[in-house]
Amino acid sequence: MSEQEIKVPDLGGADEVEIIEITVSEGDTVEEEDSILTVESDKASVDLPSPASGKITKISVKVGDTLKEGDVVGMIETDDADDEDNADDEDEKPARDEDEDQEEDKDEDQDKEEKPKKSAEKSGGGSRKETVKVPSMDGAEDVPVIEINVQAGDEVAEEDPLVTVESDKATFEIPSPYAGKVEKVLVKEGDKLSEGDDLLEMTIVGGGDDEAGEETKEEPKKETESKSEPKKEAPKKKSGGGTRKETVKVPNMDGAEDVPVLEINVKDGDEVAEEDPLVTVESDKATFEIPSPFAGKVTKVLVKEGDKLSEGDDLLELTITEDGGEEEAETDTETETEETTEESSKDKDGERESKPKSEEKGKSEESEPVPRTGGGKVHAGPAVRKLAREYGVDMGRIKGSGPKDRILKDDIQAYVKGELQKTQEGGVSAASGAGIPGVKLPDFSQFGEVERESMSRIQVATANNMQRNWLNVPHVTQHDDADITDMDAFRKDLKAEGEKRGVKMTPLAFVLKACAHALAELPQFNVSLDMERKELVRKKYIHIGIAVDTPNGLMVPVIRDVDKKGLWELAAEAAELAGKARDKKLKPNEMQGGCFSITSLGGIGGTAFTPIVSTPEVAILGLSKASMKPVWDGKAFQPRLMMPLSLSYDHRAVNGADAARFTTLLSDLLGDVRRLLL
Ligand code: CAO
Repeated sequence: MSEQEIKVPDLGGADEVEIIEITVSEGDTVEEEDSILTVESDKASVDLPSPASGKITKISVKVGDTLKEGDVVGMIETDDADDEDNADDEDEKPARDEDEDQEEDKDEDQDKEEKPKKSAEKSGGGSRKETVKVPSMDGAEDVPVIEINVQAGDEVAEEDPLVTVESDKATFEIPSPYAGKVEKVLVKEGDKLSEGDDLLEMTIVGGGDDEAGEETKEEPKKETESKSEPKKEAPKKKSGGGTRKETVKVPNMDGAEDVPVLEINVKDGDEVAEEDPLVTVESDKATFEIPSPFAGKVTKVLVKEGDKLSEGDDLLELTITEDGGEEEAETDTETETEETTEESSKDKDGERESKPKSEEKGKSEESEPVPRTGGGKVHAGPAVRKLAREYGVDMGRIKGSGPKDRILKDDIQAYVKGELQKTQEGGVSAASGAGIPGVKLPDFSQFGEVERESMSRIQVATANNMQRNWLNVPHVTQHDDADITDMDAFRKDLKAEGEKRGVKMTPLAFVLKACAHALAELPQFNVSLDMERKELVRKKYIHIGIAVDTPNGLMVPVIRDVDKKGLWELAAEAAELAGKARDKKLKPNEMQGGCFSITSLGGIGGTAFTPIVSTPEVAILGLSKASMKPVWDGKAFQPRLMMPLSLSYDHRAVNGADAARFTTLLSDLLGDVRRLLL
């Protein structure tokens, strides 16, 4: 037996990473290479593997800590006699791997990075095609592509992410080894990649100048236009002036055919810049835009939403204005080209206008992280985070559809689209959030003096919860009266004892006890519905919430295990929790876990009301003020103290007959409290 430190291995170039998940606990037994924790840099999420098989004896880090290579995250006890050696080996492994990697990287650098740079330096402005290959992935093979970050026609800077892949150890992006234009993406989502596989084809533009930044921004465009894109040459190169018509055709869509048009982004008469999106199509794998290959004026859109497109289909007709000669073109074309370049630069990079790409990249990576509301860690690559920043999207609100809930570009688009739809459909306010028409407020001051005050946090939460519950739950309310004459007499008998105990016995304690009995006898009321999984969640415990009216709004503390507590205990606990609620001293866990709720307006008045079920509970009991009523006993009317019961229930979980059984049972129990002992 020996103990060894668990250290952070080579982080693939990342200086510091943040722990987003700790996957083991002290005492756990793990196999060598099992994940110990997951860290995330701005480039990738990586699982840190156990260096050996054994028992975790110590975890010395927590979620949120930042780590660098060599940091100790815990200890592992191994029972292998060769552990020491192994440990040394393990410790050395990353270093050796790193060296090897560096060697490989050097080779690769020479093959992949220096070559283009050199040729760019030498070429003085020429362009050449390169097939970008999958680099070394630390030995990982057959790694599935989970996201393609670029499409044909995209201009990318060196190091821009091209695709995101996920091995069983890590999710990471394959960066572009060059700055240039993506000509053809050779892989699709789901493809399995290994080192050396062809990824995409790029046109790399040479510079010749020392101003690398300028090169990236302007040269590529001009060179690309004049040399490597014959399609675009015609309209740009002709110098006679005038206009000509072009029919824009559907480009290659990575082999996809019969792809439906989701949205037409332009209409007849629109001026479009090169690369502006013309239509959005959606295959079963991805939603993407078909960009305009030319700048010009849309003369006729030839497709409509729902049409199915394949490569080569006619999309629309464009009128392209050709420049009138080289000299004059200087002013016009220059401006236009710049505008176009800046436009597309804006499209892709959001706020920045004319800075070189390399500079923009640095800036974007340093930008403030997107604020989150959910508290949980967001898993997403830098490209997706950048997109979210551009849209101003709070990623904490989005549920990722990728592996380990990773947020993908599609998720951002779907979220933004959903939010837009909500606001567009009948002017729904974001706050209503339910797809129902919002309420337009009149100018109240026209009717008299008004003043506005902010709603408290509790009021806002209550409003949202009530609306959510009301809209989600098909409500029915069952009414009944309970004869509490004898119960009230007993309650009054307890008054002196209550004073001694310092506890006030109100009808609520009896109702709590009676409800616990009824929930045990009719367990269909002690469930929650899981509609996603089409399951009933049956609870084996009986925790009951009581609605408390406070100056700050409605609060619902929960009394746990009501079935196991006596009347004095329940009366005392209800009073204590109600006091805490009014003094704003309730802890979050004192308001959680309820199976059923009681809302008592008995101390105030009223004869009946319709409480709103607090979903995921399926029922709530409302109590109104008890009053003396003449009750026929078969021979004569007797004065009896009757307490109105209003049981609202979720008709998806509970049927009407059961609701009537529940209130009848409650009436019986409250009518003869001795039965609570049975
Ligand atoms: N019929 C007649 N009298 C009743 C009664 C009933 N159903 N329920 C309570 N009373 C009496 C009590 O016995 C007490 O009288 P005494 O002082 O003479 O003994 C008086 O009314 C006041 O009771 P209480 O309100 O202090 O105590 P409680 O246990 O009945 O209720 C609590 C506690 C926290 C539920 C209550 O204070 C409260 O906040 N109720 C409002 C809940 C609410 O807002 N619900 C609406 C939610 S949906 O909008």
